[in-house]
Amino acid sequence: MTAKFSFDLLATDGKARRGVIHTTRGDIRTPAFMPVGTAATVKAMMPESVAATGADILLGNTYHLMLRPTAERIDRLGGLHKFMNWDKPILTDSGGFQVMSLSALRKMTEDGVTFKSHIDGSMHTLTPERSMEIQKLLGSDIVMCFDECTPFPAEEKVAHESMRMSMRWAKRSREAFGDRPGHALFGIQQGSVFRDQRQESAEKLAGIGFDGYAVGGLAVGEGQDMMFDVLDYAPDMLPTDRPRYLMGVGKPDDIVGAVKRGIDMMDCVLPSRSGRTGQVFTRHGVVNIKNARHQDDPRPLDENCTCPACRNYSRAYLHHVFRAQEMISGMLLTWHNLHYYQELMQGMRDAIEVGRFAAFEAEFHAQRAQGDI
Ligand code: PRF
Ligand code: ZN
Repeated sequence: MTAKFSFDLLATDGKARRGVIHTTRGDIRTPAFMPVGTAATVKAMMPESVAATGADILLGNTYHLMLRPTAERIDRLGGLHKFMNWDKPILTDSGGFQVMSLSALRKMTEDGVTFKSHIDGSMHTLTPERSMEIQKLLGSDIVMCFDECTPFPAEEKVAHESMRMSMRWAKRSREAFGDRPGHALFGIQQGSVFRDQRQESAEKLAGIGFDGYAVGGLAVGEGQDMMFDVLDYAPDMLPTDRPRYLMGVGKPDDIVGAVKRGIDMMDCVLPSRSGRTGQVFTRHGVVNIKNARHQDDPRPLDENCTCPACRNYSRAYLHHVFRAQEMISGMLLTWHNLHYYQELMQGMRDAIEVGRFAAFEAEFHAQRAQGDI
């Protein structure tokens, strides 16, 4: 019998890992990139299109869905998968991070956080227990612990207090989650940029015991150099036999650097959000489709890309529909960006399998150095 949720490490190359997470809703090939479907949709994409880009799993948000349309309503309608017509795995974030970034008025105590909705001003409370309840109502396959993402920069003492509260919340999350075969609970490491605090956090989480472990509290303004400094040691502190998830990262070069340092899963709004603002990711770097230099250009965005935007449309067309604010602009550019991210992940998975990650990384950087296209 195979376990209902399990992680197989298939190959390693340096610290980079190639694996597969087995869930009741299908396998997740790692390293994995999870597109963000905040409000029960990956904006501008049909779910079947998201799957066609190569995504094995989506990320959903407790914070947005509890406010609208509410977790109870989604539960009554058969759960988030059915509601949004996505039958592969869904990971949900626990809400605290979004409260801090989106709600203007909020109050944090040991119990949890009380906040004012950014949608209608109504008051709500999130605690570890309530977050676990909401994520269960949604039917999430991978549930995240309720934590505090320590702001950056933070004094050592402040960061320590914050991390220790997140670890108490992790214990409460574990107890409230209970035993739910087929559903996984991930702990979240905090500790800001302090090595001893990252170590303490990792030990506390491993002591509680989780199905996977996230590195939280990064990509919050510290910059890539400092983030990589932390990633040089933080993932190594987590159990090797469980998936490691770096939350909210990142740009393509952040992702390559994170995988190199032993990260298995990531999520970011960048490919989908940029698709709607005209920023396009290609092997040669970022293209801004809004730029007038594209207006007479009959070439595709990327002649080697097999996405619908590149197979069927010119840069001139993509420029035109962006300028005219036509809906197809966000649709095509988001598709291309998500396709690019998934190809990047596939490229890394293939490279790790054959022990060529370093060569892959070198080529990735060399192509981008060629610059403007
Ligand atoms: N905690 C949670 N969600 C997150 C983060 C975190 O630290 C981050 C940090 N980059 C993004 N999303 N729960
Ligand atoms: Zn494309």
